[in-house]
Amino acid sequence: MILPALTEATSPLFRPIKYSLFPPLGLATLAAYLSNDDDAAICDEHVERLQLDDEPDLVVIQVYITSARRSYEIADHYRRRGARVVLGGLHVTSLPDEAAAHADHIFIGPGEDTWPQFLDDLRRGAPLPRYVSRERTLAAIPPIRRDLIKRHLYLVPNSIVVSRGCPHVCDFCYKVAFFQGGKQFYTMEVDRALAEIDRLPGRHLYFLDDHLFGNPNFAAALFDGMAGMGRLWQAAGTVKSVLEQPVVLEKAVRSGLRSLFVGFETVNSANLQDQRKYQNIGRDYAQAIRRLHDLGVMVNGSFVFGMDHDEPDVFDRTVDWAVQHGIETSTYHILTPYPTTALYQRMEAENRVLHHDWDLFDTRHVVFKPQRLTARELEDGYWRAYRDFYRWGSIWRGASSKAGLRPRLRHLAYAGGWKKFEPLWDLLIRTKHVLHALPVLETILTGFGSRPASAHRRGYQKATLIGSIQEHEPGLG
Ligand code: B12
Ligand code: SF4
Repeated sequence: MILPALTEATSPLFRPIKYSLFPPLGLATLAAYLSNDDDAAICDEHVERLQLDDEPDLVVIQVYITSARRSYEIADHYRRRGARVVLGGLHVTSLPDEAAAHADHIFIGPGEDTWPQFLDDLRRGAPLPRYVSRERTLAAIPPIRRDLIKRHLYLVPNSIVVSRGCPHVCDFCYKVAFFQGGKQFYTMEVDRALAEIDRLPGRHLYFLDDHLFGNPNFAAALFDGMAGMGRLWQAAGTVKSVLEQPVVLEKAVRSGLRSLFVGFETVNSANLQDQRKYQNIGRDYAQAIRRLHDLGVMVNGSFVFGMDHDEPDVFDRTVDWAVQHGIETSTYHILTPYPTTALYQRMEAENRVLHHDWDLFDTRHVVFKPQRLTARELEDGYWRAYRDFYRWGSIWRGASSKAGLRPRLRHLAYAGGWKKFEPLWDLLIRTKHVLHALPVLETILTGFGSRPASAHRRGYQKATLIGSIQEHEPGLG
């Protein structure tokens, strides 16, 4: 089972930490459906060299858009050697006919229904060329084969997903197309999710769900169940969930939430309407950040450049805004019309997609004709935004927006840690010692032993919350 390297991750000179963060959870999920006497191995080309001289019966490849070229190369190679090759994942779902030319069987959509069906068909000797997911449930999902994950090669071996999809419909997101033909958003049963969490060693977790807070009842029950586990965790959520679900958010913090990835996407509200990002329209972003900071949760803000209302000043405005509001880390993207998304269809209809070189659909290159910017301005502005946000001067300025020494130190250590020590990350990755940095990450997430500093002062955190944080987080307080 192979996760081929994304094109942007293959530089022989430099290994960014981003590609050694998470193990291939999708493949480990599929491996759980194999039978006990199947002999399986997972290879993640981001962190290890792929041996191409073996002779497996079945080769399973997960294809992303910027790993498509490499995936097809590997697929063709193994087919020449007589192996049966199956392809699935986001890009196969977007462009099944392209993928089918390199595979014996392809899978469209999530694999929990089609993959076990294929394994049955294969054992009966009658597998189909194409499987399309229709039945969307995580009710009977077997425990993920974490024994196949080489934990020491990742900074965050404890990644987990307890849902699939998302309840929203943003134009630029792959998800509507990926989940077409069935439910768009569904969760595990709470007890199963808690059991999966319980199986994870150590303290730190990273939920990779598109929107962990998407079903508030599920989220509340999950966080209640996690409250006594002594975990420390990170996840993604929306501005809307931060503002409209204060009780769920407090439960999340009580169970160990310390950093949240939030899709702000743009500081131009007119863009939100265009992209059907309705859940962000009219929301007070600053209040969402304050609320998270008051609860001791760091914010990773995600922003997309190049939407139709963006003009050349958008980069400086976005960075200034983020720094001024004390956002700890920012992730920037150049708007990218992924095939089959609503955005792609709109851009194609307007004749604005520049080419179909999938390698460049990595959100770092301009692959469409922007409206109020030139492609050059957009690409330069994107890189400048990263440089400006992660200058020491900006990091200091962001940190000094915090009340108290520990939150400031935490901001400095977290923001600086990701972007200012890249040669050190490179060394740790090459020497296969990256997991040794996890205790440092945990220390920073706990705020060097601090507790949510200004929550009490601002008055919307209940005394019980602080009480239970002290109870469950020995390092806090
Ligand atoms: C982890 C992750 C990464 C890792 C990927 C490596 C890894 N170790 O997995 C890293 C950090 C490298 C990464 C990078 C990027 N990512 Co990313 N990432 C994710 C994330 C958060 C989790 C993936 C995951 O583990 N999912 C859980 C497992 C269970 O699901 P799964 O992997 O999809 O597998 C299921 C199905 O796809 C299917 N399946 C998959 N393969 C196969 C094969 C077969 C044979 C079968 C039967 C089924 C099957 O079955 C599995 C079980 O249901 C997703 C969001 C998400 N929640 O999925 C975004 C996501 C995939 N990333 C996204 C983006 C935008 C990016 C970046 C472009 C960001 C950037 N600017 O750098 C880059 C480049 C990606 C690219 N070029 O396409 C987008 C997708 C973009 C797209 N192609 O449409 C997503 C969906 C986030 C989002 N909501 O926008 N990412
Ligand atoms: S909220 Fe995020 S995951 Fe959900 S549709 Fe929008 S971009 Fe996609």
